[in-house]
Amino acid sequence: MNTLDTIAAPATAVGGAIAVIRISGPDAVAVGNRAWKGHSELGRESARVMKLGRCGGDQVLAVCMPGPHSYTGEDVVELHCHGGAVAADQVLQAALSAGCRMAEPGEFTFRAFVNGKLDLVRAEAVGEIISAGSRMALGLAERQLAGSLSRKLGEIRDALASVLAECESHLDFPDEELDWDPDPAGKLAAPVKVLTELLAGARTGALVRHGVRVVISGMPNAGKSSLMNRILGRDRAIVTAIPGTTRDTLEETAVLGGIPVRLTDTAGLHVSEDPVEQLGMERSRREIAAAEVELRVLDSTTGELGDFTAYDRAIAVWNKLDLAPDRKLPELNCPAVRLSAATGENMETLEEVFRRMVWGRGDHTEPEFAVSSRHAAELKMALQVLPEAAEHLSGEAWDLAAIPLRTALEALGRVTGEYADPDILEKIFSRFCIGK
Ligand SMILES: Nc1nc2c(ncn2[C@@H]2O[C@H](COP(=O)(O)OP(=O)(O)O)[C@@H](O)[C@H]2O)c(=O)[nH]1
Ligand SMILES: [Mg+2]
Repeated sequence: MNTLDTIAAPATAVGGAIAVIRISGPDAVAVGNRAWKGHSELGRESARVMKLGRCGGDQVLAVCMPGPHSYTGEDVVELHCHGGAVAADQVLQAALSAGCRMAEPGEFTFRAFVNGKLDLVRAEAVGEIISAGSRMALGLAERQLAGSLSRKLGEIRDALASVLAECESHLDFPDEELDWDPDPAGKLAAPVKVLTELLAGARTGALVRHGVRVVISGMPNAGKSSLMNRILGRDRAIVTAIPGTTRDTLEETAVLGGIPVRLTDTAGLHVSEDPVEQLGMERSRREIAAAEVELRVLDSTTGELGDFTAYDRAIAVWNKLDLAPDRKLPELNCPAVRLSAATGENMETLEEVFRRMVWGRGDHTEPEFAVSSRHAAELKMALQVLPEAAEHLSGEAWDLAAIPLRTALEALGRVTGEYADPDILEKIFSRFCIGK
């Protein structure tokens, strides 16, 4: 992406009460003044002050944010006009004909990155704030934008860079008695520890960002669709007393026990001659195999297990507690909950059991930060080469130690964007929406 010209795009979604057209680049102020007319011109003198004026026939508020103190780091002008596709487009067209081009998706944030306002990890967080589907994902993205992860990565980088500097001075001044570190290999212990901790958070990151895959399975009429609707808090799946109502799988995103989930309701598992039901069951089995957690719905009124055998990803949900509150049920070798999908009784127990299954044993609090799969791939590479560096440092083979240290620093640099591969940048920023 070219970063020398001036760009414009709507920053708000169609359909709101107001629309904001954002202009950024070296000519932003001139373009703004050509497209918009008020009592006085936009400029540095009136930085960050809202001024009422006109753009064509429309009343438009304008504000000028001179660089470097703007989101992109460049001169920025924002025009706030009446919402609606036509009104906003008219103002955008006025800006474009005043001498700028339409921005690509994510181009404002890309410029913020290029101008050093954000590192790549924080820029990625901007995209994640917009796409966050749960409070937990939003919290994670907000903390990442504030720099929590960048600071951790900075600690690792500083530690590795100082060891590398030590190697380089040994090579540059081999015969001099400088103030050498007695144990340079020992200095790698801290970065190894932090890298290991960050990588341990990758699973949490994936769970929070993409949601846990949860499948609801069981025999016909056990109450699978009722449970789906109860978790969603609305009537999404059709519930009837007729077995075989759900023939296809239904997928929805939801939050269970505070954890984002991708929830799938499935066709009931039983012996059937109906070819449509058979296809549905085949899908159910595929979903069960792919899920991270299976909620196996069982009917308390019959106490039957069908083909269910307990295993480590399953939670047995004995449903219809309201109809059979005192029934003795078979013992199972997996977590089990008795509840009523119809009345909602004991749903909080299911939430608790689910939370424990996802986070593992022990108290789990929301993660302070969690690396993404892109970060994890690079951090793994950095971690892998450090034992080799430590070995060469212990053997005082400074030139050989420097090679893995540089490899690790480059991997970290690709995470924060210091060593930015244009293809990777393109991929990251093109996922953003227009105007961000
Ligand atoms: N009394 C009672 N009825 C339930 C409960 N859960 C489901 N049902 C009823 O059981 C029948 C089958 O429910 P449904 O959710 O369609 O089951 P599915 O075939 O497993 O999807 C419907 O008539 C529901 O109203 C429950 O907790 N209590
Ligand atoms: Mg159903």
